[in-house]
Amino acid sequence: MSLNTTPAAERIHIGIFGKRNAGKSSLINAVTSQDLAIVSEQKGTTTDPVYKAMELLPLGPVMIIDTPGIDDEGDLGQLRIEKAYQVLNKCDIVLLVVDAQTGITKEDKELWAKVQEKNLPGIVVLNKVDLLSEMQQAMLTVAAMQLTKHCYLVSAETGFNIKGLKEAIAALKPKETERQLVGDLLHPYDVVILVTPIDSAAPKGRLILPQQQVLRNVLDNNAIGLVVQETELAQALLKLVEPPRLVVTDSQAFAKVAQIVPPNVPLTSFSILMARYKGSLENAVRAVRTLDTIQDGDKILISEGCTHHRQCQDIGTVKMPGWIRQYTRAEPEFCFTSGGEFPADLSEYKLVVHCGGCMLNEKEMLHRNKVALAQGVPMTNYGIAIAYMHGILQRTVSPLPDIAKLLE
Ligand SMILES: Nc1nc2c(ncn2[C@@H]2O[C@H](COP(=O)(O)OP(=O)(O)OP(=O)(O)O)[C@@H](O)[C@H]2O)c(=O)[nH]1
Ligand code: SF4
Ligand SMILES: [Mg+2]
Repeated sequence: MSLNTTPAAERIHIGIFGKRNAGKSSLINAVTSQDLAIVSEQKGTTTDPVYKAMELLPLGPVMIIDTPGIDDEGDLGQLRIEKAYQVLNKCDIVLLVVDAQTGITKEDKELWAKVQEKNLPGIVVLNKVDLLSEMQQAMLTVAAMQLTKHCYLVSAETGFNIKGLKEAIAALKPKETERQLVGDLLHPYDVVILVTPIDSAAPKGRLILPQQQVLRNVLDNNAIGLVVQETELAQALLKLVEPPRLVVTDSQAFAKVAQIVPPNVPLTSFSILMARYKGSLENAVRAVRTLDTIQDGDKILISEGCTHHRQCQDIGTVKMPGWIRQYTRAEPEFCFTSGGEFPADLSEYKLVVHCGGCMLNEKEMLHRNKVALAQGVPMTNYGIAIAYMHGILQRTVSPLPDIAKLLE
């Protein structure tokens, strides 16, 4: 994705579900007026969720997710169905595509029940109406109305009603989150220093996403952003006529930065701000003390939001287990997941340590927190765990009074 496009996690996620051959992939092509998805009369053409970032007018930047059929068969089919259902956890809007010829089936009803349980806005799309008589169309509409009043007759093949469907999707646009990364902590003209170490882990020629997003949010709020490496931080502080309003650092440089920044200057980290933005900070802070109870053999799940690890490299697999062993003086058993995978059953774990989740949208992050909360398994994150184990958590959440209170 180019640097000029909206980050994936900030896009409205629209999941397309339905039985095999219902016309899910055809519908995506019709709605986007592009040949993006592979279409065939062979059942089960789409075998893995496929993500397409695009501008969908009149909605704006979206992530459209094509999914495998929810009626797939056999062991492999079952796995594919599970993958399709996992996609529901990150959807802001759901389209259930029904093959008008077969009508609404048990599988469609099951999926829709899940959509309603999750309180997700959605539309039942009755596709292939070009193959139905007017009488049949009327009967199908009556049946679909039993599920929801948001149902539309369309034809992905002829384009019938596709424009109307797009407008109906746009009408379901979720309210934008009122949360800000950092803007609510700032006044216009406040100076914020962002500390971004440029080490071998830093991507060539650019800043990583959380750093870009925080800087952008500083600018959006008419504050002043000053970006430095930790090696230039002391000089930067000296050059300012008054102390900065806030210093935000990469968590890995916490210890060093905390020594340089005077105690009266509020200090926090990108990952703490990111967790707050995604709604999972409070949980993470409450959970972190579980580290004090870890014993030999306890299972700890380390979960990362993406599989390419470009930004996180070996934090999850090497550094985090090392820090935890050192801090707890115990030999816990570490388990790992990454990407879309997140276990539905966490009961065997004493603690979950999640990454910052910069590639996951708010819905998915909240879902993971909900799973952990519901099962009573504490879930913290990298930034909070690192700060806690280095004894500086109190300080790094002090700019956030509600969170700091949790540690009193
Ligand atoms: N007549 C008609 N055929 C359609 C329509 N939409 C899709 N089809 C046909 O239905 C078949 C299945 O379409 P796909 O888009 O591949 O269906 P899918 O739901 O993505 O199927 P899987 O990926 O196998 O789960 C293809 O042969 C399409 O040409 C429509 O509106 N009318
Ligand atoms: S914070 Fe998580 S989602 Fe973001 S790059 Fe690291 S592993 Fe991937
Ligand atoms: Mg398909």
